[in-house]
Amino acid sequence: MISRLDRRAFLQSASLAFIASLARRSWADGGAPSAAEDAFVRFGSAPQQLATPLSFMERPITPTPVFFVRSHFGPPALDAARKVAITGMVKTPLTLSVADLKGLPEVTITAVLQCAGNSRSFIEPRVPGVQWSHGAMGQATFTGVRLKDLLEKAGVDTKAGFVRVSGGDLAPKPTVPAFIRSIPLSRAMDPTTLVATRMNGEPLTLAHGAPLRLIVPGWAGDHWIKWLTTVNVQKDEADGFYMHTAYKFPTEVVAPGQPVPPEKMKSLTTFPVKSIIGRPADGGRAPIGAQEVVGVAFSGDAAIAKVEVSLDDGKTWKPAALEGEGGVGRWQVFRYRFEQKTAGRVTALARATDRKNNAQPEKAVWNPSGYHWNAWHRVSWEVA
Ligand SMILES: Nc1nc2c(c(=O)[nH]1)N[C@H]1C(S)=C(S)[C@@H](COP(=O)(O)O)O[C@H]1N2
Ligand SMILES: [Mo]
Repeated sequence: MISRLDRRAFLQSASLAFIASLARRSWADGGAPSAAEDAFVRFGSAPQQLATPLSFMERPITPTPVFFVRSHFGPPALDAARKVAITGMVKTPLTLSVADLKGLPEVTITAVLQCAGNSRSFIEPRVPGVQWSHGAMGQATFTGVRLKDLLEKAGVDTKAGFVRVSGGDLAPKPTVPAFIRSIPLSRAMDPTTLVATRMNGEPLTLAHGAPLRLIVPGWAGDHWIKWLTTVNVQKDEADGFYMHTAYKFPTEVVAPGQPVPPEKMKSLTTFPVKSIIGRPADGGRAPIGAQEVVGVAFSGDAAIAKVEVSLDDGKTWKPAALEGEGGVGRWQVFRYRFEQKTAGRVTALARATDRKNNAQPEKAVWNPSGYHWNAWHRVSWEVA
């Protein structure tokens, strides 16, 4: 069940008390939000699943108060002094708080954070999991230190191959598996992999992982560990439900609805090329005359090369203008303007292509968990 939550409903909800402090804060890009904007889409009764409204998918930066939230078990108590341990196959294990990171080079990266299950509700046939529309993504600036600098300080064993990362949130009962992910050492040492302390220029909020979280630009959100407590350097990939069973994608195309044997599944890494139209809203209205199709486009594999828009159901495509700086795992706003001289229904499609020539497909690849949906986004509105 999906319900829209207005600010009042938010503030009345005790379990969302942490959001209250956010709502009182000024908006990252200035100006008070309208009533319609100041709403999350909430899934069922779980406050840990909050979606960013589609209308924000036309901005370079997603304001923190509407940045989607996805937490398997909910946040642990806020503890500004929580430390991260760099342990396992290292010469000198380290235990570091935010204050202990001060001496290291500070890095700020603008990156898309997208849940692997974003847009899952559009997979046909449908699959279980949080039935996200397109709101399980956002772009923010993240500030922190390179994980590489911490690993080098600790001195990584030459036989190490992975880091097992986990946070301070606990499964609700002992029989529920802990949320643990493994990341190849090569990706952990990538200069864009950060231990972040700030988001959009402010200290991380509890919902987004305060005081420390991992940033893995280009990779699906499940690697971006919140409330980070442990970076355990290991020889092999970690085991457990969240590596073994969850976040896997078939190694070859499978027939929709077909079960896939475990040996034909591999762990997710980067998210594929995608564009989403933020405006006009599907089902909306606009006066005859100038029309504007605006959205965001990104790829976990390369910077965006182009975004095209079609007004004839994919028969012909026109290039949209790209705004802002491009990069791997970073979104750019695209804009396409045209004149609509007659009344009637208009349908726009958008498709992005990245610099490795990966093109957004007409239909997404079906997979058992509905990850990485990235089909052409289609929006219709009434011109009158
Ligand atoms: N410790 C911890 N980190 C976590 C999670 C979690 O449940 N626990 N959820 C992950 C998933 S699946 C996603 S998509 C992102 C969501 O980040 P956000 O809530 O800041 O948007 O956090 C990731 N990091
Ligand atoms: Mo996720």
